[in-house]
Amino acid sequence: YADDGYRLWLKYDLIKDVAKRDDYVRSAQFIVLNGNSQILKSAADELQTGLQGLLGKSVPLIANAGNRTGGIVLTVADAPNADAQTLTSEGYKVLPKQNNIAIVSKTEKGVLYGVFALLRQIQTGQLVNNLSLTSNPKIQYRLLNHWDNTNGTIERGYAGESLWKWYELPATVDPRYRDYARANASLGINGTVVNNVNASARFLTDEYIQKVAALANVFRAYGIRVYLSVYFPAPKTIGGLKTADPLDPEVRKWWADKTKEIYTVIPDFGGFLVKANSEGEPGPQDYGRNHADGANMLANALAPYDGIVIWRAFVYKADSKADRFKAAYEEFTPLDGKFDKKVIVQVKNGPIDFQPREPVSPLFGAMPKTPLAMEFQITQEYTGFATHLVYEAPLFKECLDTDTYAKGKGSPVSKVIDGSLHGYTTTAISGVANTGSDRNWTGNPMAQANWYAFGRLAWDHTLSSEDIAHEWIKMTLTTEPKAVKTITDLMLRSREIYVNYNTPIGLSRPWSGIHFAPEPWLEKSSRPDWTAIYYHRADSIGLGFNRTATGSNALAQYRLEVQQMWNDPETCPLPYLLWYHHIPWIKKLSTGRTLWDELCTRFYTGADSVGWMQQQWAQVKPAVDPEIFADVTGRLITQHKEAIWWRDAWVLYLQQYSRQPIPAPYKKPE
Ligand code: GCW
Repeated sequence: YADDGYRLWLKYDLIKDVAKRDDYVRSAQFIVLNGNSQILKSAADELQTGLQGLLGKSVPLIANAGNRTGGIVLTVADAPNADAQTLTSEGYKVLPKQNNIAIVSKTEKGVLYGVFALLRQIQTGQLVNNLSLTSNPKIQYRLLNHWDNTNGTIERGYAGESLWKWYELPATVDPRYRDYARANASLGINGTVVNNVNASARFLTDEYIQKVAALANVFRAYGIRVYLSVYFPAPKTIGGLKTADPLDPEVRKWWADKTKEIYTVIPDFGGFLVKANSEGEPGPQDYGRNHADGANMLANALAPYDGIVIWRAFVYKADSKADRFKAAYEEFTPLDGKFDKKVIVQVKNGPIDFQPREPVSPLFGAMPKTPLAMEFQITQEYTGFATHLVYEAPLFKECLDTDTYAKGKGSPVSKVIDGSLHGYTTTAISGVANTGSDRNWTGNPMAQANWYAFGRLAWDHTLSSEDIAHEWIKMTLTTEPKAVKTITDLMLRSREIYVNYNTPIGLSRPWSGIHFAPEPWLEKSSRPDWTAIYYHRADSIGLGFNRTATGSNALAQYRLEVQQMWNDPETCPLPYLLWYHHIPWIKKLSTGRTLWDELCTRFYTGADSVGWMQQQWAQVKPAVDPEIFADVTGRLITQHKEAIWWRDAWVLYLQQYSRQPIPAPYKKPE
């Protein structure tokens, strides 16, 4: 039937190559399931469903292999088991054993992940009869953050309404919640924060706790725990107290009682996510306290339970003299070592706000005593909503691979957040979800790849963007080799193309209110830091934000080696140039072009490259489902139009300052 994208990468369509299929059939004649816990049952169900689809054959479940061979044996192994050695609790092995395929883990969750790994091998056409895989997640808490509201809207959501139907929960439980859980579990995602960080206190009322519990009941069978974003003054708004001061005994008691109430109905509740004293959200500073006071108070409430506090470091103030870039570092580094052991501080990848390209946040190199979680944005707030095709794995990888030099060379962000650099006991990574009620989950079918890539990297940040793209394409779109290659190329180049027509050479934030349309000319607004000129600093001399010692000196927040990489305009790599330097329009860059000519070149070639993307996509028509093909084709037409719009908006605006002609061979915008 026509593919509407609902099944994501868990399509399980019949394998057409008969020889190959027979080969799999010989290795999958039965499934041994020993035990009947919820998670093991999910694992066995998934394996049966997957094999039924892929092999066109129903595979029986049996309790014991006896002498039989040619089956799949699911095993939760206790510690002394030799096969389970080298596994951490959620890790798994898939290995040949007595002429069966054994899936071994210390936990049921690990078995579930192993099942998905085996299915992925089959879906991507790998042989399985001698398969030997060992995989441990590198990060402990792998979370989606939903910015979903009580009224069904999603902050920065571009794929319809919220998946959570609050108005019909808890009595009606949409079967889609289970498919959501399956998709996440297939990637190893083990937690989900169901509501917006701009949180409504209603989520802490009994009414909503019951609704959230109904979701938790579905997710539990897939090893996914629920978390809540909390509204810091909730003790006042719904608790009737006079204050929300985190050091006030009554306030502390209120949180302890509330936490107890939650755990009574959600025994595996994951914990709290908090946005405080940020963008108008209240917080401990309203009472003269600091972030650690607030976070530790919640940690105290969670002390009797296995839950954590995720405290966000996304803070900045409306100050035209300050540099927003520096705010999180300034507020958080003095608190290093002051947080309770249940607290993890969640830092956005860059110092500003999920821009198409940012340098890494300096906090990653500066908090050795505080576990830091990574926050990536999967939803495309600044990368073209659901219209523009931007594959985000290269963006995530660029950040994870950047060296912080926190302990000398070889201290990449990935090793900070996976705990290996500083020995953090708690490790976490979050992705702001791009899912919604659209039939295909993400609006743009190609944006499914971003959910997929986030999950795969959360499990193993050493995977390459290319390998992840291959997997996703083969599981989701086509296994035809030429088409796989064409789509991979398209995906791998897409982010750089977007940067070129949107914010090249280190420009940032040329946005209007909803963060979609170009508005580089925004020079006045209710807050100085909510204008565009605050970020790009165009004037008659040149362009870019001087963050060296002669400017805001934000560069000083990095380790010396990192500063050296960026602080000389002669050697600063072009992608970061205007992040750190105010460069004259007529200055010659390393490309041999002046700044102005280089900018024009990027804007024009960037927009033209979307034409290339369209051509590439057109070639894969025979290999891709017609419905998905048409959908993506349409979106690319819009993307091309909008890329030209971005180009012209920037070029014409900046030309007022540069007073330079648009260089040949680029014609003037009509
Ligand atoms: O990027 C900004 C968004 C806000 C968001 C905020 C944040 C949830 O524009 O919509 O609020 O970041 O991350 O807190």
